[in-house]
Amino acid sequence: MGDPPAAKTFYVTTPIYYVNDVPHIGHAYTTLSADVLARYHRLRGREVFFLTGTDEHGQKVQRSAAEQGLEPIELADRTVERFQAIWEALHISNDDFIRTTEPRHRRAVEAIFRRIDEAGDIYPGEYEGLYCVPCETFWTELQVGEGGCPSCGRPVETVREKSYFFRMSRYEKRLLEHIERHPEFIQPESRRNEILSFVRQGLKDLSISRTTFDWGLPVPTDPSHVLYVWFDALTNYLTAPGLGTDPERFERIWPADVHLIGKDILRFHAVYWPTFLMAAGLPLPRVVFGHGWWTVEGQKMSKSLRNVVDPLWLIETYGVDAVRYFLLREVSFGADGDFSHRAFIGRLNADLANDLGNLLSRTVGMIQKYCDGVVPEPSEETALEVAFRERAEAVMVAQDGFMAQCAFQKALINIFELVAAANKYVDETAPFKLAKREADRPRLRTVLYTLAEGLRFLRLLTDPYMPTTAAKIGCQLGIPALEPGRPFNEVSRWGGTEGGQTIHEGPKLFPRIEEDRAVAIHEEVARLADAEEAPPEEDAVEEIGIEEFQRVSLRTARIVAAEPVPKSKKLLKLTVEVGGGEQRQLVAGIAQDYTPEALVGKSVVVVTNLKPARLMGVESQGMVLAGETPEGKVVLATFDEPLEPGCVVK
Ligand code: ME8
Repeated sequence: MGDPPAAKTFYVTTPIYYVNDVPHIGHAYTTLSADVLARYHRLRGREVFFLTGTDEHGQKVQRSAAEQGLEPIELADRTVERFQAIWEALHISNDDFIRTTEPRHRRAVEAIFRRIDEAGDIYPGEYEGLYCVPCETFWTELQVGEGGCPSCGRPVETVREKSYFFRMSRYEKRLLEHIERHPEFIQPESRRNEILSFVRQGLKDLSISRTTFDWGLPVPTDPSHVLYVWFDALTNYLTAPGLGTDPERFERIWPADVHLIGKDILRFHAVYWPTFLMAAGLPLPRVVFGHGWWTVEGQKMSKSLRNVVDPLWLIETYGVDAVRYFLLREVSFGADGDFSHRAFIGRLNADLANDLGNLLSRTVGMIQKYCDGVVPEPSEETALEVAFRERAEAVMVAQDGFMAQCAFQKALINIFELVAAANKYVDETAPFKLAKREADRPRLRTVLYTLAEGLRFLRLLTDPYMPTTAAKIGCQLGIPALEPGRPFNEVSRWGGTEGGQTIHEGPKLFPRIEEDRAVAIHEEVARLADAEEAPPEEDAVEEIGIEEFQRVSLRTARIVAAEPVPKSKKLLKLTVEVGGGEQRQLVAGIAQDYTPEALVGKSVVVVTNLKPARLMGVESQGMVLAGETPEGKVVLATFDEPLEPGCVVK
């Protein structure tokens, strides 16, 4: 992003979210990334202003409220509470929360409108065009073609009405020049190129008022019009710093250092917004970063699928810092990503529980055991310590560069390479062996000091991403949070603590998610995903033809052996005979309702053409059919009369 002037407040924003939708991980993702930047700069002693909020005007919100029998403001009030509850649970450290229905916002909108009007860039005219209400976007006929709204595919409406226009065409050249001269203005680069080619096709004037509905701010010079919702919404970035209310503060905060947004709203931020600002004679934001799009379990986030990625549910299930870590670690910030619970659990177990969690618990455990719980002072360094220290210092230095590019994933990979290096250092120095010989005591002290200092670095490094975890690391190591007034470059210097502090052994940072619990989570996810789509009546179940049913190969089978799957409470490994002397190995989730002994000899029904799957490392070559009572007890399907293995079931 280039270097901003040091004294200026670091100003970071998220989009203001529409209040007709409920918050989901897409919103959480943008807000979380802004939170990381805000915490990062605060930690380094910079003044920070971090803004998020809600977009409450416009036809979409008005319609949605009407459908629910509510006034728009009632809908907004309800949704705002939900957003705020999620931000609190996610430990979002925003300094302000802007609502476009607040009086201060109206003043800012009036201020920018008048500036643009005075520049001669607003004129009355007649608008005729195609409008997509869900996207609050005008389109040309060429863009719409046969397929409806180019963005969401839904039908567009023809709108013809009197309208005020913004003379956007006048700023085409200046905008192009600005984008060309400031490669950091639109990021990542692929998005910058998209916008460049869009602007090169020519900018038309923009209709910025409407008369067909009234849920919006009035045009200051003509109250019979309401302002186009995007004109209203974008101005929020000026309202909160104080445009129209507090000029001094505004001067200190504006321009924004970075507007973080999803790629869906790039054009509004990288074309409309800078031209509004140019016309108003205000400086442009330094960076607009359009991040990628999340899907869920490989699918577009539909209403029902959103349940399984409800941020509150995720936080409850995995813990807040695991959610924060996963979202920023899983994909590169500019790229699209897929949210999968399997990947989540894998990462949580590998990176957080194993690598980071174990590093802390073994370090603290050894300091407790070998040094009576006091971090020792080091003596001479060997090449191993020098290499580790240099690595830690390099990771600390590298962070600025990553943050300047919003490269959160790269930053986390880099930080966790230090975790891996620390674990390797334990293996190489083998402190448990050093502890056995009195003569190795000084060396042992150096090793444990080095680990404690490495973890102190990790405490600083992880703080923006996982503030609670960082605090726990600090607490277990007996190091205070940042001492007020002590500059970061001092705190972040190797040797910043001399040793001598008492540690406090604590609970594990991240409990592992065991396979059983993972299975339970997957089942819960499947249940939630189905919940909204599940037909309310039985006769509404999707019909299939007999041919489709016949594709499933069902056979009778006899259980010849059964045993528990190690470390699993739910699973049993079964050996079944499926006819013709063939035996199959199956894994079935019936351990809570059947003992292995009770199963041997039973006739059951098995799906024999199911793709093999591995459950807790054991291959399952089919599936046993069973029913479930409302209380969740599993009952195997058997027969009225004994049947030999291998009979067709139909
Ligand atoms: O567009 N993946 O509000 P909005 C990643 N009010 N990010 C996602 C996402 C997904 N699947 N879904 C949503 C608006 N987002 C306007 C903004 S700003 C002046 C006005 C995030 O509620 C992403 O940041 O539709 C996206 O840009 C934003 O939510 C859209 O939120």
